[in-house]
Amino acid sequence: MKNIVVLISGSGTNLQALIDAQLQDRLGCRISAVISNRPGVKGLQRAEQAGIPALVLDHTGFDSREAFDAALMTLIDDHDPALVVLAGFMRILTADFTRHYLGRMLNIHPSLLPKYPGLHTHQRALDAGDREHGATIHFVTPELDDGPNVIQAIVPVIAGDDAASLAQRVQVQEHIIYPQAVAWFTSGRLQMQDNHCLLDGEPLPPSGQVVDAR
Ligand code: NHR
Ligand code: GAR
Repeated sequence: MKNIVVLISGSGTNLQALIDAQLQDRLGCRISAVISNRPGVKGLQRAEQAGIPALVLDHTGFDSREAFDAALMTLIDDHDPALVVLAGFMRILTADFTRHYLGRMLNIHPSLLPKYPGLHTHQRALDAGDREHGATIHFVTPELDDGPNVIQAIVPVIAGDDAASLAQRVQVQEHIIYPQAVAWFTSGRLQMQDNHCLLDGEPLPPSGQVVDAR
């Protein structure tokens, strides 16, 4: 069974979806460690509850992004993971770090990339008057939220939505598509090649596989 390492910064509901999938034999791999850059977050409790080593590497203890990323790389590589999974991880990673894990690191981003890279995506979609929004799983490359898309889930924006209600609708889909993408990767079905995704050897469209939840 392959190992994966999950990086978090907060509540860890996506981590929980991965843990649940592992318990139901839907993940095809073993979460061998969870690492948070913030101490005391709920995601760490979720890991402990599941008997998964829960580690903290507090970024505030480092002088530079380079020094933090170097320490993080060492901690991750102790577990020799086949895949690194960013699940609500909120620190921008250096180019060196992303190159070290190129083709073996996934992120979930709460927008229909290439729309709204960066932060505050739900409010930005509302402010733009978008009628649809969603989440994207992508391979991580040095450019922020720019790697090739694996899966994209689309949800409706509903009259009266605020950022919180919209985020909640998006997260329901996040918890479905992330275990799916991880299972594809760890079973060998999904690869990144020349900045494109291949599923069963066939290129995915630029959107990635689309889950239409409108
Ligand atoms: N790093 C690289 N190089 N490439 C990506 O695609 C990355 C990445 C690091 C994180 C997740 C990401 C997202 O999905 C991610 C993708 C944090 C920020 C951010 O601005 C932006 C994007 C993402 C995560 N972080 C602030 C920083 O200065 C801190 C914000 C905070 O701590 O609340 O690092 O959106
Ligand atoms: C998720 O909605 C994820 O898409 C988003 O943060 C939330 C984390 O929730 N990620 C980002 O915004 C990355 N910048 P969780 O901790 O409950 O999984």
